[in-house]
Amino acid sequence: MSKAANIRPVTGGAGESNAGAVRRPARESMMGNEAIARGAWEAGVRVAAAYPGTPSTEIMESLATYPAADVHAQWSTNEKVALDVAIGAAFAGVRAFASMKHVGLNVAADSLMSQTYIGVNGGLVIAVCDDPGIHSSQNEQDTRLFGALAMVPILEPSDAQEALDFTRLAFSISEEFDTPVIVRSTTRLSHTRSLVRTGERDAPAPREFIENPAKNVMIPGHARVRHHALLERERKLTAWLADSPLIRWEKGSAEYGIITQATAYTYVKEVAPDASILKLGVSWPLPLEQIREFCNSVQRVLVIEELEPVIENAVRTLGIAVDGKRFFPRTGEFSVETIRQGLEQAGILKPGPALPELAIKSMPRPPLLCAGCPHTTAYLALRSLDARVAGDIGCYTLAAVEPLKAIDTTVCMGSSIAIALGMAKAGTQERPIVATIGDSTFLHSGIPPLIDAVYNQADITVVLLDNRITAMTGGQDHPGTGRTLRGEATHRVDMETMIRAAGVQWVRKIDSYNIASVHQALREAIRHKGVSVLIMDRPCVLDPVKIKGPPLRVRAEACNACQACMNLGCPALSWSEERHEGYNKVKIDEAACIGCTLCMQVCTTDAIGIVAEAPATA
Ligand SMILES: Cc1ncc(C[n+]2csc(CCOP(=O)(O)OP(=O)(O)O)c2C)c(N)n1
Repeated sequence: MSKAANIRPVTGGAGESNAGAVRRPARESMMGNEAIARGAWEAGVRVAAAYPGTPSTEIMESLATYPAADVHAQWSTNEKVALDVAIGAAFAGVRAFASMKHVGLNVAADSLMSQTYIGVNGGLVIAVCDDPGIHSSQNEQDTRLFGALAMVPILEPSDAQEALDFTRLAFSISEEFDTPVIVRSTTRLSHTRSLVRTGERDAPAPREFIENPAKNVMIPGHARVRHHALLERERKLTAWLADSPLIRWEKGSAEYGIITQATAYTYVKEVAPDASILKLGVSWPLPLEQIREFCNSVQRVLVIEELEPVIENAVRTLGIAVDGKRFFPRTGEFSVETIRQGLEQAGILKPGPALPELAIKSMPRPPLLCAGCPHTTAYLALRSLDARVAGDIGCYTLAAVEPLKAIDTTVCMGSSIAIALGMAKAGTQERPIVATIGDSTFLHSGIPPLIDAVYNQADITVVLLDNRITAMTGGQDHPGTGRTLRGEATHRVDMETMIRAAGVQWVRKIDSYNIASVHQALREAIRHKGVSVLIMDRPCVLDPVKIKGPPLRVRAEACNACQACMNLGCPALSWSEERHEGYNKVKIDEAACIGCTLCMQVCTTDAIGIVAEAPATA
């Protein structure tokens, strides 16, 4: 492949000359995720699929803003399905794309680990977004480690321009080297805006389907041969990388050199502008000969990389003395300050003045369910029934902390039901065993464990928290909402029918806002021997059907400050500043209240009423 195929020079920056160009193309402000979507569109992608997950969600949302005639963009039920959809399209000869968060790649890994043996027909690119610092994930895994495991190239953009350019390039690499390619982003890049020069869309003609079972059908006899093809591919890729636009040597001081990549590169440029830098736009395979040459050109070498010492370890295997994680943390997200401190500790920068303390402190905001969140009542009831609760991942995971504090375990998406099954089979728990799971999570990976629980005759209760949306990631549609990514009406999965088809005998749907019936139904569900499923049915308060009724108000003279309503953890409730009869009383923020009436239902003194009906306080 031509070294410059499909990519603009990566040396872009404020001072870049545009001499000779007829007309400078427009620059647009884009988030990293929007730039990845743009890069896929410019590369002529025809089929794209994703399951939402922060920080990757906006990639597919953005791709869906391009014409449907250009690209079929869809939500899939989970990341493996999304990758398989993309794989199918690549088999069928068009450029295909999938996006997911880092833990999503674990779900899709089975497909990736076989597809890497098969290769591609149309280009196949996967955008994976890591979350250093764990802003909104359950772990901090480093996707770069998948590079060596799957032997797939991993491209590492540093800014939104590179996010676009590298995504475009990734399709060319995929087709040229017959491999899936990962474009890796992190929260900081995905969600930061910068100016991006956009281009025109390529329109590569669809390729013929390649009828070649020895390559396309992974059975042991074929896979053994293909494993050798992978090794050969690694060799070719490494040779191509040597002077590709993905590797950039910025000559500077001979005293020390820094090998870096991704957003860490931009911090290094700010803190140590005179350093010699080897910027790696790829983390697998690594251009070891260029790395050796770079190291030989400076007296001392540091590797500055977020999370795992992937590059540092590779440099060590070359027998080169190198520093890295001795000075830069292996956990958390880097910042300009992390880099400055590390370089100071390494004796490369002179200690500078400490950053001034900010005069304004941000208000601590503990994570809370929204005012009127329909998930609240299930956890109130579970707590009062002293259940052992296997939780799952979604907004409702917040019920693990005060004040609801009603979840005992949370592992990863779709785990709750099988974990409850395992607890039940352990035979050690006196308490009722309950799994709680959201609708999107249930469709993602909750159905096989439900079938497993019925099949293995478990005695557990499943609470399906059906708020008809994927709330945690910002309200994406799924097969239970009856709308596609592009907002078209489609078949809506009937949860109850599906659950009954799995063999569950006890299934009931109730209104999450009716506290008495939630308690009653949950007691009955637990009493049932076998698998019981209680469907909690209320839309998310952030869904368009937002306001249930008029806001509520407290009659201070009737409130005895018993705290019953406070145990809901509703952010619309707080203590009044003025005291009545020696007590601070509860007050309701009418702007935040959605009129769900939960506090009114639990109030022990009838002190809470609807504003319109509460003349005493008017
Ligand atoms: C494998 C994986 N993919 C995606 C995510 C991101 N994520 C966390 S919870 C969730 C779904 C939440 O929706 P739902 O189960 O309906 O619960 P809700 O937030 O609506 O209460 C998603 C997509 C994740 N944590 N892990």
